[in-house]
Amino acid sequence: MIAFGLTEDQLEYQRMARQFIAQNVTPNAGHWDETGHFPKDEIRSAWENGLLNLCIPDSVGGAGMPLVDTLIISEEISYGCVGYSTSCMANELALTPVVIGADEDQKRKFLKPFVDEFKLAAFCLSEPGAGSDAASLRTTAKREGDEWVINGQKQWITNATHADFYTVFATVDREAGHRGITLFAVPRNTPGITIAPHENKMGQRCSDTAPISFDNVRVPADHCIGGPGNGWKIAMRTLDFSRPLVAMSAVGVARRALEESIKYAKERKTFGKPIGQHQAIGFMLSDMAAKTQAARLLALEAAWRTDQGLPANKEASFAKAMCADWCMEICTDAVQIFGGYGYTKEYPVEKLMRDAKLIQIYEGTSQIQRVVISRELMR
Ligand code: COS
Repeated sequence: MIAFGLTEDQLEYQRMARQFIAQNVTPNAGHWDETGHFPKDEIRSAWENGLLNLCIPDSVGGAGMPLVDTLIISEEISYGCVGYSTSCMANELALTPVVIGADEDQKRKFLKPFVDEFKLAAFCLSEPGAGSDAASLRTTAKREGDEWVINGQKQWITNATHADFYTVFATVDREAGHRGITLFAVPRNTPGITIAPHENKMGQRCSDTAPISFDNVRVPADHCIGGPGNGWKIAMRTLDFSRPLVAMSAVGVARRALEESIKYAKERKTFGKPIGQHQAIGFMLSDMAAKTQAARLLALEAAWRTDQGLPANKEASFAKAMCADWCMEICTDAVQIFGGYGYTKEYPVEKLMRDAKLIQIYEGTSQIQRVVISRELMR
């Protein structure tokens, strides 16, 4: 059966998230972008309002929210500011490997604290020399008695500076390739962790992206999640979960660009009429609207398949690739519709365009998504 309507509960989450974002995020997004301010207090407010850590299962007191519902919230948050949304989604990305790979004791130990108090988390997979080719990571973990000792460097880590908890992928056997990769839960206060200054980014400037080094970082044996050698599959399954979420964040940005453009196209007049009544602009708006809706449907289908327990690897990559690419096109067109004004900070669309670019890069570039899709097609 195909149904396109939202349930009463979903409409309520959507309404609540929309209201929260309109009050706490949208009015501040320009200032955060300008100053690079990390909006920790507003992220805490999202946690207080039940908009954070939606993947934590109800067995440990979490929301245990279906992915479709999480996406509905993600669109609203990203409409206000996708840099802010990235910081919120980084918690989902970092905690999902624990949800997927941990036993019940570990879930209680590592996830319950996120239910009880406001905390941030970071997912540490990428390295200076291992981004798209994530399996070539070089961070090592060595067993010494009852402990694991982690050494290496991670790069492009969202929430790095502010996180209380890291999920770290390291190899216990470099010769074994991806079969040596193992997942570890690492609390922030463990000695040996150094966080470098955060990156000065083109867009999504209020999100915190920084390198981390691990120098003889020791964690107890029970901080190894899913067992040695099982980290790669946990990472890949995590990305299957997070890519629809990132795709929907692109929909939020695209919808914002579309709405700003429609508003402007009604106000701005040339040749005696609003520019939206010129076919050149009207057709651009039409394409932007159609792409936004197509993107939304792709993202929701990938999430729905995940919720049903159906294979969603290919669909998650359809969604991530197309939503990110369309979002970039839509934001570029929005700047074009605003003309010279669109290129200034007087209007929000130049920020949307800078922010959109990162969605084509992080959590698997648009090219990597096509690698995943083409491999599936040729299987
Ligand atoms: N779920 C479960 N297992 C998966 C999987 C998935 N979605 N995707 C791949 N695997 C498994 C494969 O089945 C294979 O298992 P076996 O060894 O048992 O046969 C194994 O993983 C290796 O697969 P593959 O050979 O395809 O791995 P590659 O190293 O060629 O890389 C891609 C595959 C490109 C998909 C992977 O490197 C990738 O996703 N890269 C991008 C990483 C990324 O998104 N980085 C951003 C940082 S996170 S913010």
